[in-house]
Amino acid sequence: MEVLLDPRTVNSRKVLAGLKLIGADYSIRKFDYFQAEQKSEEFVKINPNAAFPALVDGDFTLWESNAILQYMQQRK
Ligand SMILES: N[C@@H](CCC(=O)N[C@@H](CS)C(=O)NCC(=O)O)C(=O)O
Repeated sequence: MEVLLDPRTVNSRKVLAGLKLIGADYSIRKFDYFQAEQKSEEFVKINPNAAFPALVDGDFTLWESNAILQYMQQRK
């Protein structure tokens, strides 16, 4: 499972804090908010809303920080 985010942004930090709290196993793919990489082709393919964070789990993709936290809690 991979989370796509910029750890300097608030919703990314919320997800990182939550994942640490539940002891989830994941990797991070970092993007740069200040270079507008949330609008890059690579990122928008995963989250068409062009906002951090997003999650990839195999063929499944998800965005919205609260949804990601809920999914990870059930998945772990
Ligand atoms: N409701 C969304 C909000 C996501 C959001 O607004 N993320 C900000 C960073 S904290 C972002 O990437 N905004 C896109 C932009 O400013 O272009 C969530 O909770 O994930």
